[in-house]
Amino acid sequence: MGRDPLIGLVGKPSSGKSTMLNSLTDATAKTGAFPFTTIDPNKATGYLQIDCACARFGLQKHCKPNYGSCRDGKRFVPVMLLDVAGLVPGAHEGRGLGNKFLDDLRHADALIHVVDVSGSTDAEGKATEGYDALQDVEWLRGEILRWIEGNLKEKWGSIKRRHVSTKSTSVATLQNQFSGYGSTTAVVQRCLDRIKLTEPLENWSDQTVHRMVSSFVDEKFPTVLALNKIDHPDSDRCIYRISRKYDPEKIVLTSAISEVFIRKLVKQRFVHYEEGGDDVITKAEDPEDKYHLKEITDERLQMRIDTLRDMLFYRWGSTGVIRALQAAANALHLIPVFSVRNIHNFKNSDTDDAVFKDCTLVKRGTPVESVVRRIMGDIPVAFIEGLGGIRVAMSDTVEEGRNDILCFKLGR
Ligand SMILES: Nc1nc2c(ncn2[C@@H]2O[C@H](COP(=O)(O)OP(=O)(O)OP(=O)(O)O)[C@@H](O)[C@H]2O)c(=O)[nH]1
Ligand SMILES: [Mg+2]
Repeated sequence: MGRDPLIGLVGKPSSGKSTMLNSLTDATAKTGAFPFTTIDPNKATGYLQIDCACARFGLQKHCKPNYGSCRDGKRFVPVMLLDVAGLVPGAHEGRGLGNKFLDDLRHADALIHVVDVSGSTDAEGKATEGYDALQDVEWLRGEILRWIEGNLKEKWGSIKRRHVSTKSTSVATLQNQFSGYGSTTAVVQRCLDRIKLTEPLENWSDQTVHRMVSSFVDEKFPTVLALNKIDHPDSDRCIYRISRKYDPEKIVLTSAISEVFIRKLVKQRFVHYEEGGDDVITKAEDPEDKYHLKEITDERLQMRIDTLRDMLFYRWGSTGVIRALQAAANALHLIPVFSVRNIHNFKNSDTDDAVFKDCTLVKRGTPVESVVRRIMGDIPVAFIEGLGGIRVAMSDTVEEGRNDILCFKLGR
């Protein structure tokens, strides 16, 4: 990953992908209660909440990031979000809008599968009642898998011949095929290790190829489930059925539309709200006028806020959208690395008081050498200092709270 992480929003039509994008970014993507509202992908910047290094040193007041923001030690680091057209069963064969938008997903690092748990839309996104969304979780992954498998199988004969004649390793041959998905040799290696596949590639059966592609999908497109529309009165059944079957770490409950609604109320100054918070504050709850809010005189608006509390905050705790982004970052094992010019005062310049201006998200366990290349490109770096000015070896790795504040000393 040589850039900001790219998180793809996938799901059947009308599951709430574009609403989720709007809820996490400043985008105003078109949304609608009919399938295929989105055709061309929408890309926008969202912000991942992390604990900033400034809080470790009591420097919160001086923290002014180059990108994103930092509020009292809570830092908002940019990540890219991509909202694509809805997938329907058979998409890999061109059904619905077919392969075109599967192609839009190629460069995603992780996926958030937005699942409509209200039961009010069928597999094609059309209005219905009592639909069991557990099916969606299963077929959607199958579509992605068959899309990649289909692309590979089309050329499998010639891939095998070339593999044998050039005496390549399985990793090299597969990386040649998978580089179009933004894969790396490390990803391919992990994909083979995961299923302990050591058999020579030319002998792989169809079943082995299928197993390998399945492992590749898990490795290249780690996916979390955003069970969306939890504000809907009929959502409990689907939530229960999906939660029983899937890893709780990969499941987040969301109401994207509530987050969009609250953000609108915040802009209109009717409520105070902290992103990811467990309630809103209205003027009636702010007697000291700390937040300078407007009084709510419209009864209908007050009723909508009461419903929001009953159906969402008091039942589920939050709109969940920020958690969905966090879960995707966790699935990618992302951690922040702070690069500074001066390792003793964490500043980038003597004339500017700001600390920890630069922060990059990298995979936990990444060698320092890769982090240097990622941040500095071709600029030659002579050596690297960590906390206290102690030298850090290029081969050392970056972990949570270890080697995550670095200073690159230029020169050959
Ligand atoms: N109740 C409820 N409705 C929602 C929620 N999120 C989205 N919706 C509604 O679901 C419908 C579809 O939302 P979109 O965001 O357009 O869905 P999409 O997945 O982008 O749909 P396509 O672009 O057609 O694939 C709209 O009417 C939204 O208002 C939610 O959290 N709760
Ligand atoms: Mg859409």
